[in-house]
Amino acid sequence: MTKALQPVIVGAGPAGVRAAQTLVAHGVRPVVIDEAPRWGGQIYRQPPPGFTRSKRTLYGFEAGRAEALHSAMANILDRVDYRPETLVWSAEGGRLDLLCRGRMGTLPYGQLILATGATDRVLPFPGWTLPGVYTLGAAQVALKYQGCAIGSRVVIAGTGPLLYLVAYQYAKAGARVVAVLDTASFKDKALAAPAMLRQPAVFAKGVYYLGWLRAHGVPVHQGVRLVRATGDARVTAMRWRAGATEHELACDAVGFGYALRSETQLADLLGCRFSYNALQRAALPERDGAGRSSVPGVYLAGDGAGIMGADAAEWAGERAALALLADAGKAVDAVDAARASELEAKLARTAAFRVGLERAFPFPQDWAASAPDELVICRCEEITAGELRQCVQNTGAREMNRLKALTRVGMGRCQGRTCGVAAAEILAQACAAAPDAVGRLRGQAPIKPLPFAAMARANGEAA
Ligand SMILES: Cc1cc2nc3c(=O)[nH]c(=O)nc-3n(C[C@H](O)[C@@H](O)[C@H](O)COP(=O)(O)OP(=O)(O)OC[C@H]3O[C@@H](n4cnc5c(N)ncnc54)[C@H](O)[C@@H]3O)c2cc1C
Repeated sequence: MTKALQPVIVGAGPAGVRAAQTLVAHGVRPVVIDEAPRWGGQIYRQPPPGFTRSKRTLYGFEAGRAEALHSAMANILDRVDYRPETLVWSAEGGRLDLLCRGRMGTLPYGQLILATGATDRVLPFPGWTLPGVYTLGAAQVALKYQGCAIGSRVVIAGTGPLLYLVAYQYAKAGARVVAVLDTASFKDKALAAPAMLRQPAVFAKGVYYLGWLRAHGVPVHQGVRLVRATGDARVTAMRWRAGATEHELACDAVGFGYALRSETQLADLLGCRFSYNALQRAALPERDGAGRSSVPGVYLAGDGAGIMGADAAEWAGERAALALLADAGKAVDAVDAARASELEAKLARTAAFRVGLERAFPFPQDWAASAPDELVICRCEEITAGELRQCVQNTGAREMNRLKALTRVGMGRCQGRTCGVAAAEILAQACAAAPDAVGRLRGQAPIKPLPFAAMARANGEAA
């Protein structure tokens, strides 16, 4: 084993696990950090020990891939410094700040692979703060990790590939899916079909989920708009619109989301250069085809640097590890070089497929214009769309960090991870600017909430 080289990988999902496996195969012992209790990431999240649902039940078509990824990590555990339940809450050149089971710590690094994945892209609608309303990702985590549903009569709403998958998983698990409300239209999907056929197996799965839902009597409405969730103590109905006609569905839970957004805060804190990606409607850290960021020694892999899906995350993790090894002067032979080219070609093919996916489930361009003034955008600080618009009108603010300073949007516990996308859309609409012109919220530590007790203990220990 090489002692001098001990890269750190943040994230033990598909990207992080394949990166670790590649480093181990080259005689390097990496540190692998993940805030989750078990490896697998979002798609292959493992339930707590003792839960008995089979991989087939948990992961469906992906059971084989889940098994392969889980055992890949299990097989290298003795050659990895694996740190589960450890959050990286801040980073600066050469150092990570950690929180592990209530205790603070720091970890120096020479080389770092960020494989931090994604979370839901949230576009609020009136009533979204009612108990019983979840993001699609959270609805799926409840099922995968805890084996429970968010409700028994569930509306699945928004758009994106997870929409039909989560609806299918809920219906299979025995919940009644009252309806799928997709803001993307059938026409969007028909136009995107040729590009999506670049990955026929993935395309076929999407068609299967839709067909299965229809065959099992789950109403699927496309090209709709969400009007409001209603209820007092908990959501009891969902109102939505098709054309000019409003409809109401009784339900006890709603899962909603509009595709995913990359978790880019650590790359931001480390000073990686970002640029705007029009397809994903987001500023993303720049990476070359091998996963090198603009900061030497920092590599980016998987959904955390741009949404590409789980298979691409595995390839990107492996590719980034090969790049790291080459840059660190570890001999990379002709077999590695050929593999690197193969991985880059696979990633390029997936990028072409993603164009189709984004077209099939487009961002609802009219969302900001139709958001009512009283809609809560930032639930931590209770800032409404109207307050943001008022601020733009009164102060001429045209940039996200200025808007944050003036209104406190994105200044609460989520640090803009939940509300940032929506706030930027409202700002762009209010000052008639393109979405890329209003900038992005700068990353701020702590990137996720920290318990006061841990900070107090750390201060006590330092005193
Ligand atoms: C909730 C959710 C459910 C999803 N379900 C599916 C699905 O069923 N099917 C599908 O095709 N796609 C799904 N996706 C998309 C999914 O993210 C995949 O594309 C894939 O998991 C990406 O792999 P990854 O390794 O890039 O990231 P992930 O699998 O997201 O792994 C990232 C890992 O990094 C860890 N992490 C992140 N930040 C930190 C930090 N600061 N400190 C410590 N650890 C950190 C996380 O705990 C996580 O384990 C889902 C996405 C989400 C958000």
